[in-house]
Amino acid sequence: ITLNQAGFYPHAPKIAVVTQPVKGDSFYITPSHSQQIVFRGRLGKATRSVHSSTTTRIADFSAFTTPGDFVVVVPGAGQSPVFPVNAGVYHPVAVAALKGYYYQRSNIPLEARFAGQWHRPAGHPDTAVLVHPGAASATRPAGTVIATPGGWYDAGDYNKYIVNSGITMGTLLSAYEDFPGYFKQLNTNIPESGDALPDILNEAVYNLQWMLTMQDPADGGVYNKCTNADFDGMVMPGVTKAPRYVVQKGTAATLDFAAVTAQAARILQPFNPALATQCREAAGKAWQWALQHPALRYDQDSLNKVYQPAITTGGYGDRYFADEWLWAASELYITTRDPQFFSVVEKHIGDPVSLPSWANVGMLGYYSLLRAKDLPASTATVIQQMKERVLALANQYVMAANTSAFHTVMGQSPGDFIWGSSSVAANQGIVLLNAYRLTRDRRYAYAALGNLDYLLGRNATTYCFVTGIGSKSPLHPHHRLSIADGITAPVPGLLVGGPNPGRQDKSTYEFTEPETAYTDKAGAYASNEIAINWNAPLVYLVSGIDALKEE
Ligand code: G3I
Ligand code: 9MR
Repeated sequence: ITLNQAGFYPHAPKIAVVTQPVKGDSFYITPSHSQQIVFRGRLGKATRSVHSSTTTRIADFSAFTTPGDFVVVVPGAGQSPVFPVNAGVYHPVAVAALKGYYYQRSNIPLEARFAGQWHRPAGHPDTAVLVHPGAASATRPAGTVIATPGGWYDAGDYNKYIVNSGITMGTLLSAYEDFPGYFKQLNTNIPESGDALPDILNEAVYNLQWMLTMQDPADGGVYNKCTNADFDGMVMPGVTKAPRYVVQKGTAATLDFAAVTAQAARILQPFNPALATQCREAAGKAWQWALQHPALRYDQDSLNKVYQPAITTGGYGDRYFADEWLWAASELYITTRDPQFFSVVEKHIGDPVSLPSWANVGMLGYYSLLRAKDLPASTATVIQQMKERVLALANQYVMAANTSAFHTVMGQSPGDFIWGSSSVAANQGIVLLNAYRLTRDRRYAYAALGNLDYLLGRNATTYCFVTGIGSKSPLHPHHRLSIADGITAPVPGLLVGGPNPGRQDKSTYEFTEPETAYTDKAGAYASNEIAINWNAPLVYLVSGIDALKEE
């Protein structure tokens, strides 16, 4: 019997899912420490999942609104984990998910007063990084030493990738722009806590400062990543002293950088005008570079045939740039109000738009334009089209949610179960929260909450996919820090990739069907790694839901 292990708000929908056959039709709820029955309900009809051989029965106890700690009991099938019902259940999840970024910081020591038992020395300083031969330019020949310190480690590995930082930063900055009041009070106990900036911005600025160092001041182009030639072993960061490189500049990295710095410029203006100005200028220079290189791919395999050493770390080698153009143009337009940028948005308004991922960022531009205030009337038609597209996608999600085996939007399509499928669920939640904010129609908010339920336990694996949260969460993520630190508990607040029938890591999986192809093994990087671009939509989703709970 599986459910959201973090618990439920008193006045929101509440569902548990029975994943084994039962004869009867009834279920009941008792407090965790007594046998007294406080609620009785009927199970829904048996539903065969389309993505695994699981058959489910739904126990809907939305009508139960009493605060406390409880279990759902299904005679003949046992009981659920203990879960709380109260208005504060998601606040710790929101704090943990944002705090997850602090633990990914590369170049500062993590002190015990902030990091608890996960305190550790600084990792890679990245103060002397080599320009890779494939990135050589007139002003920076191969082997030039540059400094590109700071920023978050991408994932379970110790490299720092601009493309993936792009969607991550865009999502976190958008969370702030959509829910500024919520984030003003969200304290994650990081070194900067208590200063003038909300902690979500303190955390984002830490990575932003690194991103700014990845731009070549000579031409405005942005290197794809700062990386080892090969992935480090399962050691603490900074233990190996392998050379670090910046590699070829690319259009995706440069436009993502332009989008992030443009968005950061307007957000930081009231807090730090000097940094805001630096960001605005950096965005403009990146845009100029992109105009000169409108479709330059970072093609690692091809580069490796020509340049030494070969680079075998993550590629993030996007090859379609229309969506990056749209996103960067949107952010630059909102920040500068220069119509040249809006004309690029218009040029791309006919492009297909899909759920955001590291390679697919167009919808981030939609979100920002839909939120922007005081735009001229001339933009209205284009923005109306964006609104219709977001609502159309949300409607498609909502329509099928209550017929699927787990009553979640996540998993309506087998294509949802890809590498990083947890981020699919979280990003669907963002689409739905945007639809809610545009309409105030609760069906969207409840469907978003259903995907949070999925991430926190209501899924075919019965895992809560966030480390340190709930009663059954990953203990062995593919996360070098968690593996090498000698501490039993993994670093908390990190969202693992989730079910991925591709199983590219070749580990042994106990279950292999789309929605169950997850294993809590350290070697299983295709389903059990963590990544900054997966945590960001979790931060958005759980914080957005918590911010909107009074509604
Ligand atoms: O997009 C296609 C989809 O259309 C198709 O249906 C599906 C079928 O397998 O494949 C999808 O592509 C997959 C893609 O992820 C989806 O985002 C690719 O097969 C899969 O190989 C690709 O995996 C990426 C992985 O790196 C390998 O390159 C992940 O997106 C990406 O998150 C992951 O990122 C790594 C970095 O390289 C290194 N750092 C860790 C990080 C997280 O694992
Ligand atoms: O640890 C790496 C992880 O961060 C990446 O997502 C993954 C895919 O690029 O690769 C992992 O590294 C593995 C490498 O690709 C193959 N040899 C084993 C490495 C991990 O143990």
